[in-house]
Amino acid sequence: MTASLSRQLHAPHENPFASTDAGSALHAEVLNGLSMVPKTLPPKLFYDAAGAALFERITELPEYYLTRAELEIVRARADDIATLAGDRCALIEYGSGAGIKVGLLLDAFASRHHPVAAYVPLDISREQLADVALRIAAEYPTIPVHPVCADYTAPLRLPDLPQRARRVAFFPGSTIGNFHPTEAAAFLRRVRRTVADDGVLVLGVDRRKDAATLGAAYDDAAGVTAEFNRNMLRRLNRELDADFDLARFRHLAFFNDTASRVEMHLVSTEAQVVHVAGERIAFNEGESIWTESSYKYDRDSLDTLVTSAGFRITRLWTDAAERFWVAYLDAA
Ligand code: AVI
Repeated sequence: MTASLSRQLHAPHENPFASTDAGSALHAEVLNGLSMVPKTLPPKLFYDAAGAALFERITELPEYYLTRAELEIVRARADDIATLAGDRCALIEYGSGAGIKVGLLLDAFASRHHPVAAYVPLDISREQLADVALRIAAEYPTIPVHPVCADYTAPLRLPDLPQRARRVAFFPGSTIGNFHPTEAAAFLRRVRRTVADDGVLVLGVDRRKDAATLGAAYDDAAGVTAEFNRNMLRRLNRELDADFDLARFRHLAFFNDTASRVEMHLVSTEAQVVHVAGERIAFNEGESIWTESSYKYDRDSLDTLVTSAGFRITRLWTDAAERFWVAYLDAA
């Protein structure tokens, strides 16, 4: 690392609230989920190294329009975002991922001559966090980078940021859709406290649309999403000494119109018993494990959500095909 890079790139901040024993927390969460009716597993289990790579492939699938639609909007609106947010912002990215979208924002701030006071990527994956922090520090040598390794769905404390810097939270990717509505509201309230009274949230949201488009986006012809879903069982076999036979669980994805969410499940193709961390888990034929919900918003439900968290919609941008929104939210 060069001297100038090490001056701007701060050591990763660890979340002081994080469990000191992540392994046993996972163990308890998995067994608890598998004892429920219906059986559930938490979607964060998707993202081991293989799952993260499968997700990257999903974002390139013809059926999975979300990533392309959001990129189209961020490309078109990055200048508007930089103009609205103004000078000396601290940009806090929830789930930093590959860092492509934030690069578009940082370029827009630079072209408007709005220096950025700090970039704070938050991610649970240490590897991904290190990659994005190093890349941004190298590409934007004047911006201090403060990576935070944390599960941002839980309460977290941020490193000290430059005083008087306006806090701009960036939560792209429609990940808000993976929270159930009450959890989404609680999460956004925490973001609201983090950005404070002059703060901003730039939020990526997938729009409610026809069931066929949504169904295809989560059950692609090449079977990549099915593999992503089943990879969770592979992970449990490895990390919790489980004995799932992946061939005996099929991927199921459908739009639940009443709840306005795509549900993903793994359905047992036959009656069977599986062992997880020494516990016996029985499945009936056709019984499923509910692995993910992906809520889709219309204007009313989005308004209700953000208002309940103390934000108001200042701008709402969509793509040409009107599939996705990027919302610019001011603290109300
Ligand atoms: C990360 N998240 C927003 C994705 C989604 O669309 O809900 C995860 C995903 N699940 C299946 N395909 C993609």
